[in-house]
Amino acid sequence: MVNEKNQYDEHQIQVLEGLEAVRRRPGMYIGSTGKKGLHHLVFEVVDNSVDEAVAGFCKEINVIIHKGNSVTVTDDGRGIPVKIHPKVNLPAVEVVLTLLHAGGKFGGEGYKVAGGLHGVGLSVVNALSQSLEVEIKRDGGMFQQHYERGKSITKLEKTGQAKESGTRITFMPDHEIFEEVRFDFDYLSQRLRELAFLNKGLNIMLRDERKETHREEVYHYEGGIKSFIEYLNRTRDVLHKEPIYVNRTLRDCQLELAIQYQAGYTEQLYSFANNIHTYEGGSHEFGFKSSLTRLFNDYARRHNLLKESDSNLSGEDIREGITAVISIKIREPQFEGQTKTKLGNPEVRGIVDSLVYEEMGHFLDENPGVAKKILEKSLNASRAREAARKARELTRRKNALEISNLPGKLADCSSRDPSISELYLVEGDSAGGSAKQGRDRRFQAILPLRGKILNVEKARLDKILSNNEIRTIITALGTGIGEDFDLKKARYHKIIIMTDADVDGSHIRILLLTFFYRYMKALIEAGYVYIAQPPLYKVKKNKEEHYFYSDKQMENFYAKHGKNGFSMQRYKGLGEMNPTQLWETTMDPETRTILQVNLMDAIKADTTFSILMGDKVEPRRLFIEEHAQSVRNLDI
Ligand code: 0RA
Repeated sequence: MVNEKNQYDEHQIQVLEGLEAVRRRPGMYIGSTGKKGLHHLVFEVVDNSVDEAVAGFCKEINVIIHKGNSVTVTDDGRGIPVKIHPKVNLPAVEVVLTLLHAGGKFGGEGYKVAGGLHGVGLSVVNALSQSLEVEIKRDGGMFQQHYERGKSITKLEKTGQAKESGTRITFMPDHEIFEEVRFDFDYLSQRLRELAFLNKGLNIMLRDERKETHREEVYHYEGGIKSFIEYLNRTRDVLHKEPIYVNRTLRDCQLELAIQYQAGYTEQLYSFANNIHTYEGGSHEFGFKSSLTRLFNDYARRHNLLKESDSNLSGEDIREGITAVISIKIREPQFEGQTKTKLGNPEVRGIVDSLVYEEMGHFLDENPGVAKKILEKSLNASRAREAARKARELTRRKNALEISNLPGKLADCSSRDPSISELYLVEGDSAGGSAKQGRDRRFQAILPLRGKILNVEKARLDKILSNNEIRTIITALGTGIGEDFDLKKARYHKIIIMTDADVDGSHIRILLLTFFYRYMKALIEAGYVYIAQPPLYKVKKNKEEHYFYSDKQMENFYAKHGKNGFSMQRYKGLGEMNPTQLWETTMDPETRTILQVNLMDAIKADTTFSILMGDKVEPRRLFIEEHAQSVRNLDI
């Protein structure tokens, strides 16, 4: 038998080795040491507080970004236990903060986020923080302990009495680990708002104290994911005022579902399991989709909306215009897939299927008017799908290498290796001409686009495919579209949108992005879509020439060199540059900057598009006013 002292020593050695491993290979635990990994630290702590809320013990979570970018997360949960843990002879809180994988609750009771995507545990946050302070109110007392780089610097101390309970954790991410320690309010706010939607009634406050005037937002939704749907559809015309809402538990699986159909044509389905956004879907989404398809087809047949000779409506037809959030909570979620955001648990499929069939069935029976509207829309979608299939034949290419099929306007590159080939989508024939002359034709292809392309938010696929500009783009890309889309067939791995730095240019850029987002999302996800950054100014003195891409850059230059003798030219359009200038400033891979378009958050991108392109005028006016200064770098 080992005595207590030895056990303690062994534990300490284990702990130090464990946390050292985290510091040596942080990416293994938090994905990256960039922006995402840094913010992950906050989410890790918050997830623990949310678990307390899910268990019914916490009503309020406060997140504060301090000057210097340390962060405090406070909650009014039960408080991390402080009693001595008999096995290791240390306060439980010290075990939670220092032992790898001891992040979960000891009991294994309840639904937890921990164990999911973020479930690396508080010890990882501790290991990657240059300092961490924990304060606990529990068992009538107030306790405090201090850590540096994962090691306890003080013993857990009782500092006073307390009637309430709760946990406060303040940490300073380690500069030795992270590329940059600076928190992004909007990045944090998106996830915190999402958590508030997913946990109805929970109060989450986010405050930024880094500037003189503090910024503060509170997220609290009594309607839960029903409010989420209203938020997502706030810019859209809806088919029925009240979202359909389901909240039921079957065999330890809690299902919350909110659905609202809107007049547009896109499907927005967001699924969550234990508060984690399951981007890759999984068994809960399968259950939902198959149940919905069966239910609406059964209903349509019962009410003679489909005749015996008609074939069934497809799932896509039935989900046209749907905005849906499905959130489930289960005891032991299994996350699979490339990004661990696909729910595995096979039993969930059947549970969700039968709950949806039953509950949605009641809804349709009680709301025949809504049911009819949705089905009419689905029937229209079905007809349009058939028309689109025919139109699509026109854009289908026999063989990606068959040049004769390529649109005449395309000045293709000589390379047939997609990984080095670039396609420039250029606004206007004149800039297109300069780009053709200025390019490196070995790997750069140019496709000039004339006028505005179709607003794809307002059109169905069949109409979209009848638009020449769009067909040309699809053919040039080689990927096909809709059901035929195949990323592997992309003829270029860089698709670079090059438009003027004015309002028309930004409009065309957003139309193109909308199109890619709606119909070729995988292209964006693969990181193939870019935005060219032409200069805004040229400053000249004799033979000396400088290009500037922002006002700030130019101001800095003048501040350093004075204004004497320099003449300044402001570029309004790409057409004002000759082919050489266009190459040097915007197209030469050695010197250019291009912005990669990423889908940081599908929700955010989708909302921006619909605000800009949708039917409602007021949100669009507000958005444009707000972003008037920054159209150039409009961040989708
Ligand atoms: C371990 C066990 C229990 C709660 C917690 C940890 C806990 C962790 C964090 C992190 C931030 N806030 C937190 N609140 C609680 C269960 C305690 C019990 O059974 O009373």
